[in-house]
Amino acid sequence: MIRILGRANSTNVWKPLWVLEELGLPYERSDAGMEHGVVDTPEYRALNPNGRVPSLRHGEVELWESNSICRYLCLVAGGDAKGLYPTEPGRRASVDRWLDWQLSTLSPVERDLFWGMVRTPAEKRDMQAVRRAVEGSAKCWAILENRLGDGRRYIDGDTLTLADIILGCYARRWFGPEVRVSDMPEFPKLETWFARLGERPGFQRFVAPELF
Ligand SMILES: N[C@@H](CCC(=O)N[C@@H](CS)C(=O)NCC(=O)O)C(=O)O
Repeated sequence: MIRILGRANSTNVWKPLWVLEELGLPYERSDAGMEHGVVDTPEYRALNPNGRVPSLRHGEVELWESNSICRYLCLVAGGDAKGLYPTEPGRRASVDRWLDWQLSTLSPVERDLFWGMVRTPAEKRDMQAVRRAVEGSAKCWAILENRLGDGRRYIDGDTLTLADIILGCYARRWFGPEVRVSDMPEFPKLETWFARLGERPGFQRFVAPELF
């Protein structure tokens, strides 16, 4: 049995849960992180020395890093994993590139927007940091807006891939009602793509619920 450890309100936990839903693989999830604790226990640290979520256990396999877990789940599913992880090298590398971009480029500049507006009480908010995060995120979303400008339905072609799932989780934070700051630029093509993701049961079940 595939086991995911991590609280269901974590963006990085949404990713494998949504992938599992798309793949139709059976799994179990147990809470860990923030108010649930667990992540500081010696057992958890042996599994994930970072003390972060998510982690995965599957037979002998123990993993951390959400994007690596998502790739692994696709490999377990086999083939191109219902199109989520294309087998042709150029297409697979193209999908991988967006997963790396989320970690290296989008997340570092986006973090203060989510944390400032969702996880910090209004009176303690650093609005300068929030504004910087809006500007930094907007530069990233503009890259995707441009990518979708050539008429493609999904980030990497005409069907859903891991790139849409991973970036869709962050788009939920940008487009969500919880994170409204003045002067957020509009991205109409991205919004259409985001609405398309909203039709997926995995999005509705794990990503759509209110952020907290
Ligand atoms: N790059 C890691 C980041 C993991 C991470 O920072 N997870 C956050 C939740 S989104 C976390 O563990 N926060 C502390 C906690 O929940 O206790 C990944 O993608 O898995």
